[in-house]
Amino acid sequence: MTVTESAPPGGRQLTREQLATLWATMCQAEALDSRIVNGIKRGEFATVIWPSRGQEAIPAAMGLALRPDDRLVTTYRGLHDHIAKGVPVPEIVGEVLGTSAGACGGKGGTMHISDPEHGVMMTTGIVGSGIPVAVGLALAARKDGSDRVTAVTFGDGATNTGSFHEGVNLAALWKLPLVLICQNNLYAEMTPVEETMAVEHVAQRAAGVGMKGVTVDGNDPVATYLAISEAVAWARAGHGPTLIEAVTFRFEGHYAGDGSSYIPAEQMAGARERDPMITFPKTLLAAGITQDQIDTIQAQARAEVDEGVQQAAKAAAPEASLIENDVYADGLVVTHG
Ligand SMILES: Cc1ncc(C[n+]2csc(CCOP(=O)(O)OP(=O)(O)O)c2C)c(N)n1
Ligand SMILES: [Mg+2]
Repeated sequence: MTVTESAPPGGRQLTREQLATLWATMCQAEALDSRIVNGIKRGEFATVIWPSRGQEAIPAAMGLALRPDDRLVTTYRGLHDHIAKGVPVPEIVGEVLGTSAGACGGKGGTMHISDPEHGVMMTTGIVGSGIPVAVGLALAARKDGSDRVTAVTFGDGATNTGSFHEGVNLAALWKLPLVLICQNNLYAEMTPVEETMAVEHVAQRAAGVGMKGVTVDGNDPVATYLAISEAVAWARAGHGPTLIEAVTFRFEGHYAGDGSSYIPAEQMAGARERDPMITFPKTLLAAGITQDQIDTIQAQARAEVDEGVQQAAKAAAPEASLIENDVYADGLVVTHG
């Protein structure tokens, strides 16, 4: 697949501070993913994650484009999105490891992390199901009279579900303040995107419901930031939703340790050349950020992640007595029998 259209507005430059922020978020996401995947591989952690290694540019761009009070709905492959939205590392890892340090007290697991304080309203393992929920959150923002924007992230495979098609139709019809970010990593589990879609680009699907659609190089954090920030401004101004397709790749398999034998070697090699963790530092250097600064930001991210993982790992398991907490809304009276 080739990226035919790149991000909108030409000529906009990011400040060095913004570029450094993008890099810092990418480093945190990469460090978190690698730390957990390596821990699983060497038997340190008995858990499961759906790695996002390779996809770091997209959440970094999203994090920079959104306001802290903007909302997010993400997926099982969303630990990088949580990082970008500001969820503290121990709260993410506590869920992955099932300890009381987690954002949901360790009862959610990797697939069900929510942290409303940081705007993370839902993480879902049901492919496509986040989209209608995000449509509802965007409608709620309008009804509340708030200028809050809702972002929803999902994969290429999710755009083949009924939830996606129904959701985008309503969002376009009602011009909701929603930004739909498809992290197109070219595979749905072990199936390549060409075997599931007759259109070349996910973004083409937007035209069918009267929505703006943009395809962007999801390995380029600057292009992705420009596309997302334009969509956010458009949504916040009341003009409606945008479907952004950020084309990327994942290096660690559908789940940590699946072996990736279904990915042709040449495709993997080509993707590795576009690895944003390798290419973006060249942009940073060209913008006047020194190699020393680049390395320091990465080292800080790794140290912060290591510390957060340790904190989460040593926390106690959730109390059995809390098992029914957070199942029902506060104040709801449940009668049995
Ligand atoms: C409704 C539903 N159907 C099938 C599955 C099984 N499943 C889990 S992940 C996945 C692939 C989704 O691919 P994509 O949307 O591209 O996201 P990615 O995993 O690549 O990020 C499938 C089919 C599911 N979880 N939910
Ligand atoms: Mg995919």
